Amino acid sequence: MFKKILIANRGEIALRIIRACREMGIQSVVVHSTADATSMAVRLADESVCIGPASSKDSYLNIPSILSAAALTNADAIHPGYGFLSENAQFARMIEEHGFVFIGPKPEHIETMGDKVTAKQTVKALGLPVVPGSDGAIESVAEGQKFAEEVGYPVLIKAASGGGGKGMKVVKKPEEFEEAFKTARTEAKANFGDDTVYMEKYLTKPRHIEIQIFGDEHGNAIHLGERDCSIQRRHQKLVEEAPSPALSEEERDAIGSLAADVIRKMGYRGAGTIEFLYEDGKFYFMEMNTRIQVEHPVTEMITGIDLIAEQIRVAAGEELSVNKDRIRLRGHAIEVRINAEDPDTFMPSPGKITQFHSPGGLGVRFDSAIYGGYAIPPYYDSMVGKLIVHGRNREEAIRRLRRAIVETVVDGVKTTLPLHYWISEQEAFTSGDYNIHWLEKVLEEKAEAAKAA
Ligand code: MV4
Repeated sequence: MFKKILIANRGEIALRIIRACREMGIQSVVVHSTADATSMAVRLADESVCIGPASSKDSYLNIPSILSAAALTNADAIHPGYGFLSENAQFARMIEEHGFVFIGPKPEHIETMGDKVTAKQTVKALGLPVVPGSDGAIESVAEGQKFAEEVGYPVLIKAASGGGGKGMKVVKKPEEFEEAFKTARTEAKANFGDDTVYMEKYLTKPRHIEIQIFGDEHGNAIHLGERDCSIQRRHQKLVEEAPSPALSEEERDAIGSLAADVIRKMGYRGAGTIEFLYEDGKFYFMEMNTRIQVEHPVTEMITGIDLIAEQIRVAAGEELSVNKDRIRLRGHAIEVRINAEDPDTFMPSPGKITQFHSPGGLGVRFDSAIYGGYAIPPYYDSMVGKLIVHGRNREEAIRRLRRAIVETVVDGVKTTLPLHYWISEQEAFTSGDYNIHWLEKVLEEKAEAAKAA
């Protein structure tokens, strides 16, 4: 087992990894930018190394600095967290080349899943259901128009190197196609340096349901149930829950086992998430994320499994500490992401936190790195914490969510807490009958009503 792990990340996920290391008796080193010198991660890690100035490209994305910090502190392994370099195959390769262990999947799997065309071709060949699509890149307007006529409008043009909502164009009717196709390629080239695009039938009212999977080097491959992440705004997840209110036990077992089989056949190592669109009782593969995700705590709350500890064990060559016959999904968990933003306009609200009180009590977890007097730096994303609640059922979890939101104190900056309380009272949420478009639609209506008032 590793003696020392370097954490190439910041904020709440850095603290989360420090927590797992401490419980496993592993020393932790955290790298930080000059702007994060006063962070709680720096305070709570066993060691810290300043790797550069505030801007991410000179610090948290600076591979030579991170590798030098690992060498200087004699770390055995590097955990990338999420975001930053967590899905950078070159980073994973360079870590291994420099004699450290990358706590994550094999570089070739990161690469395969990073290209949305090869990702889809790979999982389709291994048996996952996919959206009816072009089975590869579309090279010309004529080829695209032919595909669209075959599957019927609306269709979606997607950038192969895109993902997370970037580089997508919906085409509702034939006369719009040529311009949309040309724009999609131009934007893909500009944003990702790669103008490869592919096409899919556009699903108009899907949910976003993702399956947590885990593989180790001993042929074990399991799934840990699903997370429903449909409550999003501009491709930013705001609320995640497990299990999904839309799935039956049978559907969960079927899609979960299928996902586990696919990663077993791939020889996939580590944590991963397979994202599906779910519409009219059918699943369609969307993307595969080869990292631990922000929303991993909801899965931890219903399984009781420490996913970061499992990542570390698997990277050290050990077997998964859970076997698939003993996984029990218990109760219901909901996570809300708390951003330092105006809850109505979503404008960032950096600044100093003048008073902070963390919620607590039975079934309440608050994953955050803020503290009273902490100045939220303006250089990174605005998430200041995740409030996660667990109940024996969804109704109890929702009651607990509202109670925990009310007792959370973050003075000095605006946060999205009031928005989350409002969401928790909406009939579409309490009934579980929402899809990926619900939040944006209802926020538009709310803004219209406010303007009219
Ligand atoms: C889709 C889709 C509808 N039909 N693909 C958005 C980002 C990336 N995960 C893929 N996305 C979508 N792909 C087909 N064929 C709708 C979306 C989508 C979406 C998906 C999940 C969660 C939120 C979303 C918001 C807008 C669009």
